[in-house]
Amino acid sequence: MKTIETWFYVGLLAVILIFGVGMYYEGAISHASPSTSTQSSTNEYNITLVITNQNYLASAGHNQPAYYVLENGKLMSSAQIYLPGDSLIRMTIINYDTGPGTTSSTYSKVTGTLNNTEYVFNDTSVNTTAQTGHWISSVPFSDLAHTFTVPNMNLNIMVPSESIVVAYFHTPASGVYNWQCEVGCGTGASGWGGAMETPGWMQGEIVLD
Ligand SMILES: [Cu+2]
Repeated sequence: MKTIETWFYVGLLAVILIFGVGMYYEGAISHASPSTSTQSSTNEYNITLVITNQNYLASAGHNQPAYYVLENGKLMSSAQIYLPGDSLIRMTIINYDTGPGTTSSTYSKVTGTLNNTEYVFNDTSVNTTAQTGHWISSVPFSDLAHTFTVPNMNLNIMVPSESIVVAYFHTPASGVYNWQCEVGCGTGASGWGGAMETPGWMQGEIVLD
């Protein structure tokens, strides 16, 4: 009886050890998967922007698209976007709006980001004949909805229709920088009215601190 009991506990211990170590390895392996390049690391600052359309802009008398900052689960104004200076930023843009849209040749490529590329989640809206893989360096106008552009940081993130993109960039030490969407998505013949000229909609400031 004593022997059986002893072997029972030895067996139980063995099971705990094997499962414990197994789970540890599984965890280690999943952290080393190829998608780590878009996963958070400790020394980067994460910010998520959300673009919705059909927001009523009273001054324009029209429904307009707008950028929001997602902060602790709340949608906040994008008129002032606060970021740490001299830091690696991982910016996610969730876009519910559609294109197509055009921009000038100056902003027709992704710039100022890691390798001048951005990552498209699940290849949402990517024209797979023009782009291969998940990291892209430009978006064809047929798929383009907006940009998130900070000219004085040489930053140009292109936002395809109904997509989620992630871009990494490094901020300057300090200062206030204007951001602007460079796709004429507002009101008027040029599309540069309404949201395009209203802080917190398709333009605003990046405040580094
Ligand atoms: Cu726009």
